[in-house]
Amino acid sequence: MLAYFASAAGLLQAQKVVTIPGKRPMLLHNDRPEDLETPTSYFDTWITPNDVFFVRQHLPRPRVMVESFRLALDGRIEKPMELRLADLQKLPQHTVAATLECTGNARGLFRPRVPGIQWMRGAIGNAEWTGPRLSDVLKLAGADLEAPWVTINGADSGLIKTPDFIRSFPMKKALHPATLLGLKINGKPLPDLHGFPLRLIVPGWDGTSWVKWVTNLSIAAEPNNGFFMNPGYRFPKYAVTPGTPAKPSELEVIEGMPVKSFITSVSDQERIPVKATVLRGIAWAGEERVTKVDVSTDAGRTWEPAQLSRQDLPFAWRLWSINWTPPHPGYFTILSRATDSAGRNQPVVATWNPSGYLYNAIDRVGVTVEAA
Ligand SMILES: Nc1nc2c(c(=O)[nH]1)N[C@H]1C(S)=C(S)[C@@H](COP(=O)(O)O)O[C@H]1N2
Ligand SMILES: [Mo]
Repeated sequence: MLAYFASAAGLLQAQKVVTIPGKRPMLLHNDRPEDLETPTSYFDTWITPNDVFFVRQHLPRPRVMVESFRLALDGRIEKPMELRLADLQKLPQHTVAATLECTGNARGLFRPRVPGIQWMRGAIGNAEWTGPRLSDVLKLAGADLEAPWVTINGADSGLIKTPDFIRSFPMKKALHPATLLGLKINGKPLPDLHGFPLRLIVPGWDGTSWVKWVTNLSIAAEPNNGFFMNPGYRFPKYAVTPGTPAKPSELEVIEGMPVKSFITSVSDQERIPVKATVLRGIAWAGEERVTKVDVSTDAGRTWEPAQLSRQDLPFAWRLWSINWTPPHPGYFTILSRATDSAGRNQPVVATWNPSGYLYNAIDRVGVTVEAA
């Protein structure tokens, strides 16, 4: 269905829009299974509500039943074991605020274009996630905590064209106190679309590691070598010439996230009246904290610091805002640039890579300011 989507800012954009049960209107990239992008006009609250949270799934969505659900643990552990949902609910529950972002968010901004879902700015959301610590579950199972890898599989299974979605990540991150086996998002049980009943919460890391519908944890000496670890979700160690492939031997697994910001209160090519306004956006920095967002309304000639929302937590985004009164009608190029606690900031040009991952250039929208 091609429809006109009216953003909160009043812009009419030709976009495919869908409303599926449990969601407000979302931008559709695929159906069966649905890949849904959040319109940026919803990013005006620190917590992204469940009914506008973006959805990414590679395979038909599994339906997991509470009664038959088992989390199987195997590999380097004392003895293989299975946990029921109630066993996980009995463990101490922790809540962590964290931003979940698809590795390919804003892929649609890369030039030359790359194949894959052409996400713009909406494959991201910020939520409070609740569940037991992964480390508590590993200890309960008598896992060998010296083993270097944890491999994680969900109830979705491979098709002829798309292999099973399996990920591995280092024991060090598995044992981090913020790494959870999530049962809830924003205080509610995970919806089917977001991994009911159990998903991995890997604060500070890209969405690929946040495996949904988790049914198996395997403690291993080596990482899994399936498609979604190799060659999938890898980034060139050295930047490649845009438009050319990377050498497979020079691709590395993505761990963590760069610093990023987006402008969310106005859209590119929007028309706005010549009067005082508040420019708003979001900024996040993986395992670091956002310390500063600078905004330019004159294409980068001059910059001014934006105000940051009071929440200053690792793993969670910050909202930013800045007052702006356009001095006259005309076309304005607005930019936002975040800096983080490690001193990283956003480049003018994102590192082009064949799969279009980790886009993090200084954000840029052009607006036409119209005489009243
Ligand atoms: N089992 C399983 N888990 C998965 C995926 C998947 O296809 N299957 N997609 C991953 C990717 S690429 C992303 S970006 C996030 C998206 O989570 P969301 O749909 O809850 O927003 O889930 C991750 N977990
Ligand atoms: Mo993703």
